[in-house]
Amino acid sequence: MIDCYTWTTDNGYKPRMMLEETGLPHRIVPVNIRERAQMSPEFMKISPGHKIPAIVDDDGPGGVRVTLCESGAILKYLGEKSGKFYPTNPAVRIKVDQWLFYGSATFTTLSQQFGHWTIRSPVKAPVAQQHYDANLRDMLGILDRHLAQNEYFGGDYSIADMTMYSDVHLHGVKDIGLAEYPNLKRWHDAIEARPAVQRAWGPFPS
Ligand SMILES: N[C@@H](CCC(=O)N[C@@H](CS)C(=O)NCC(=O)O)C(=O)O
Repeated sequence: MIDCYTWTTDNGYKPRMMLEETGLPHRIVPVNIRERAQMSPEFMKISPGHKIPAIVDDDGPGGVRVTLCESGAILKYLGEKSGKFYPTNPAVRIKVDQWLFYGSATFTTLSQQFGHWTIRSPVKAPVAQQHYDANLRDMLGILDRHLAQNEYFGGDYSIADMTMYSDVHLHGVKDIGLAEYPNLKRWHDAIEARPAVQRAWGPFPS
């Protein structure tokens, strides 16, 4: 059984999507970061940097319990464990890795700054706002151009798409709109329609 420590944020939905897609047995453990639950000593044993998401798998490599944080590392781990959504062909896998790292290290990180400075911050800082707005539009253009030539980010639907989806959905669709990014819209809508994605983005199971 895999315990998935998560919350209703961009990174928090990524392992939920993969767990729903693969059907791996799991439990959701909500960590309310608005109430600072991520700072508890128990949670920080699992995620030393006090960030969700994190997982605990009783049945890790060699049957040993494993704890893991960082959404990209979790998606790779679940891909290897399940044998799904993480291609084994080396030429395809390196491209999935490229977009997985772009998604988790660059796209989500900068999208979070957009979310902070343009949406949530009570202090208005026009320079930061303009910077991250331009940055997000530039990244949406990068994704759109790739998807003009490719159905998904690396071969078939994979963990690279799962890492990218959250911020396209939250900031691309809801804050900017995808009218100028038709290929990204086609990709987004295909993923949004997947039953596993709808379950992953639904309320936490009680
Ligand atoms: N690079 C990390 C980032 C995770 C992250 O930003 N988590 C945020 C929520 S989306 C968080 O837990 N923030 C609480 C904190 O930093 O204390 C990943 O991809 O998992």
